[in-house]
Amino acid sequence: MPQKKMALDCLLQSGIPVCGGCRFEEKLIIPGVRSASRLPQNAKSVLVGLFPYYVGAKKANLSLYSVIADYHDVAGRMLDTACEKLKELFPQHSFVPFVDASPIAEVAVALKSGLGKLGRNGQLITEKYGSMTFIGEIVTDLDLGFDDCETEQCENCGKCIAACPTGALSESGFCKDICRSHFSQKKGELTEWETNQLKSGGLAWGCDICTLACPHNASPEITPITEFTADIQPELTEKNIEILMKNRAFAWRGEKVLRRNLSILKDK
Ligand code: B12
Repeated sequence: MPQKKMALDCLLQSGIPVCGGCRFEEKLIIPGVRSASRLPQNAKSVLVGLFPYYVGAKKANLSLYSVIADYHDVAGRMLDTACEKLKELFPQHSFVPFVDASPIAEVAVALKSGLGKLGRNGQLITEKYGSMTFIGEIVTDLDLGFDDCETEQCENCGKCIAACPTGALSESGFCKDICRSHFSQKKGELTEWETNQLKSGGLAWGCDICTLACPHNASPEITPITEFTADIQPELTEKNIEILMKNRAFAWRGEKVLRRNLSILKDK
């Protein structure tokens, strides 16, 4: 069996439902990300996994990706298991897992691996799960001989751009500073404009507007990952905040920002 197939099987056997791979290139590295020090020396290939997250439209004041168990943990565990299997097969080589807090531009590696197309909202769009999938990867110094795929772009229907309430998405690209998702996680006091935006969005974490406007997200398949479907909590409240801070995608940000957002929403 070719090494490429053996490696991809390790991901599938670890419960990662969709996977692929591409060549490693220096230009995939996001400048200034601390975890870059974990990259293996002489990296050659990237194994990429997708972790679909749609569990049905169950949300109250949290964006869809944060109503489930923290994907950093869930995907992280699956990637760790895959790395153990890979290490058994290829003991001479290094396998380093990353998810989100990654020096790798994850949308770019998923595109290069042929796992979907690039949406105007900057997200990877897949056939089955729309863009409602997280991305994680394993970087290795083993040359698995992947051929890179050409990037396919979406149909450019313009619905995500038209729907973005702040103009963060526009014909000229994306401006992070005025993205609602960005300031839902920004530390400190929000400006009056940001506060009003957060209030009208009604979410204490994230934003789903450009995601839900995309026609490819009209009927995504429910995730096959049971750790996500078994643990849904659509609402963050003053009462459950301590419990949710233990295993939600927003846990890394700390309670202060979440409490600030809740109090902004309460003032409605
Ligand atoms: C910082 C960050 C944010 C910031 C800034 C986002 C930004 N676009 O700059 C904020 C907080 C705003 C954010 C919001 C969201 N994020 Co975010 N974010 C990240 C993070 C950690 C880094 C992104 C980054 O800086 N990339 C580097 C820059 C250079 O890349 P870029 O500008 O996006 O462009 C790259 C690709 O899009 C691609 N590309 C773009 N155009 C083109 C054109 C061509 C021709 C080609 C070949 C490639 C290409 O190549 C570029 C260079 O590598 C990634 C995880 C990661 N490590 O990648 C998650 C990540 C991108 N985010 C993710 C998600 C889910 C979201 C939200 C949907 C969450 C939410 N519901 O609120 C929103 C969506 C907002 C939006 N429309 O972008 C997912 C995306 C999954 C997917 N299916 O695509 C990721 C991959 C996390 C994960 N592990 O799953 N995010």
